[in-house]
Amino acid sequence: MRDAPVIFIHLHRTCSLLVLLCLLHISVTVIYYMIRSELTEQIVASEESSVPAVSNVIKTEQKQDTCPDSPPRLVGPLWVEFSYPVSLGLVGFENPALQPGGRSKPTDCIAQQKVAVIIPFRDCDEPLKYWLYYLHPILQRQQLDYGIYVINQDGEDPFNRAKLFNIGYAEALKEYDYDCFIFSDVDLIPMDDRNIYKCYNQPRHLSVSMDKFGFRLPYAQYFGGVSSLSKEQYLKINGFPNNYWGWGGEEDDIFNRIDSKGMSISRPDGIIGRYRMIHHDRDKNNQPNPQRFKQISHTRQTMARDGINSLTYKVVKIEKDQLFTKITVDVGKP
Ligand code: UD2
Ligand code: MN
Repeated sequence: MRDAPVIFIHLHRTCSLLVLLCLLHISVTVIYYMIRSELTEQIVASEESSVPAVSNVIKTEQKQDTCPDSPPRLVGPLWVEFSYPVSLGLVGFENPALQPGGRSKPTDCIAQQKVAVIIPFRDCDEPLKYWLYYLHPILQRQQLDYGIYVINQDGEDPFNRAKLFNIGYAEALKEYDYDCFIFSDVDLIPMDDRNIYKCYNQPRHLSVSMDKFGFRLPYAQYFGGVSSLSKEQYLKINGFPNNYWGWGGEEDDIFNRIDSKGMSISRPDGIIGRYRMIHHDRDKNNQPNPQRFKQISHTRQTMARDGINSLTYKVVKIEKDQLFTKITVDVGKP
């Protein structure tokens, strides 16, 4: 009987030891599973964080693709009218993605061309609002990497449309590596967004079918209104003439330059190339140039020394609006 408590104590110790061992085992197991689950979570988390990284890579690769020849968001024929007023505020509101200077480029692909749109300008604020209102959405749908340059002739001397185009070419290139140039009157609005504002294998005449001329080409060599030339095509003809002061003749001189260098004119068809012109009276400082017939008969002799290689002007002011860059210039006198 004396041994009973001893056995009991012994048993008790053994049980305690067992309980302790059990507890230790449980703790170790719990700790093991805790660490394991933590590790698993970390692995899952790191796998999860690697998912967006992978899709980012895919996205970046997608961004590298060049935009297609036929931009997918084009709608075709457009309703164009000038009976209600538009404001620059409205244009800004409707084109929130524009960058200062009226710049834009596609976000989902690399634009095929970098396009500078050059507009010769003086005292034409109302037509300019319509132009921006209609053209910004079109140019964005056409997936172009573009900027708008309004070249404003300072002073009251006769207007010089072609020289303003040359200045626009030179000034735009100071800002960005453009490879295509659109030369557009401020008052011409395309009626079909399939008329793409880019450059082609040959110099392009875009405004082939204007309401002003009963939606027909006035004559086969006509190159007025809206045209496009790649940098290479423009340099091949030494740019445009600088000495056509007043209305008319400069567009025929440009045609002669293109023709004399063995290039032809590319055009859209008469449906896609439809345009509306915002009605206006001729400005008092843009009277017909009386020299024009004599001048265009000598293009082939004068073009090598009169053009982008002989261009002189002074920049008076550069203004960066959200919708366009306005460059006021002193073009000199006749
Ligand atoms: C026609 C041609 C134009 C050009 C011109 C002869 C059409 C549609 N257009 O224009 O491409 O060949 O004849 O030089 O046939 N401008 C101003 N402020 C002025 C004057 C002119 O901003 O005070 C700019 C403006 O961009 C205007 C462009 O020069 O759209 C041509 O002048 P216009 O529209 O007064 O003459 P228009 O329509 O006869
Ligand atoms: Mn006009």
